[in-house]
Amino acid sequence: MNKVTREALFNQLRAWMLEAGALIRNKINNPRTIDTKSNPNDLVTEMDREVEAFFADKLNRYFSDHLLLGEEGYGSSTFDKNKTIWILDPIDGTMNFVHQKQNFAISLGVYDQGLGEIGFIYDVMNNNLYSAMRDGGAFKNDQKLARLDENKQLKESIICLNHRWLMENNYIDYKVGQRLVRDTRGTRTYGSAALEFAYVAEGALDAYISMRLEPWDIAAGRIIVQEAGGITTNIEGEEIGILERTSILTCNPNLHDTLINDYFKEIKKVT
Ligand code: 2AM
Ligand code: CA
Repeated sequence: MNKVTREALFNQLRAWMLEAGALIRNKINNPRTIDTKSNPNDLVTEMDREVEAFFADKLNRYFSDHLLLGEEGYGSSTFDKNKTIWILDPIDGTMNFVHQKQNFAISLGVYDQGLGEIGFIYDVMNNNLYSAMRDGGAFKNDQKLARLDENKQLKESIICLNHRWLMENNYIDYKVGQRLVRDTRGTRTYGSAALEFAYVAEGALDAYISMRLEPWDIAAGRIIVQEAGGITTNIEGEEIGILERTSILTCNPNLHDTLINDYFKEIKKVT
């Protein structure tokens, strides 16, 4: 994707992110129709569908050679990684959207020939738009984010992870997770993967770990974190494909080595 095309796309998508956010804010107190998907805690509302339909319509009308991968299924059914793909979560943190009316985001990442080119995470209720273009730095609204502190040690870090991985489970050795919690300054969990990526990018969190995320939870966040000087891999430390369901570790490069070597090498061994 050439620079002019990319900047034009960025500006257009930025305007649509803000428009979609305003749409949600205007309806935030409307009665909700809540359905469940894969399990009783996996929620979806008419608003998730409306926002995804909004972007699907823009793509079809103005960028019909691009592809859409969206959580709610309005996008393409097959994907050619050599094309330009918009990867969208219309509402990331639907449980927060329903219960709290805050702490959710619209997340949109654009990949071209497999490369992350543009990322947006919109914290709708706080009107904070995080964004990045490849090799152009990361921004919160109009302010460029500082590069992550590479010397930050684990004992002075705040780590974000979901509490369920600290309980007995079938995926990981939760005792290693418990040791990690003991060894850090503090832990947080916000319930929106996209916002958790954004908080890593702005240095409010030092690492975000998740055992199972979908492409739309990750697509924008990894671009924004990378542009702030951080790294995103799976918990084995391996690079992640753009269309994969995967575990996630996103943080500054120094912490990344510590977490992989001292914790995650062990964590997969279920006792
Ligand atoms: P969602 O609100 O778009 O579903 C909550 O811990 C975070 O994990 C949210 O970002 C949420 O996104 C995501 N999430 C919820 N259920 C998930 C699932 N079954 N697989 C992967 N991610 C999920
Ligand atoms: Ca969602």
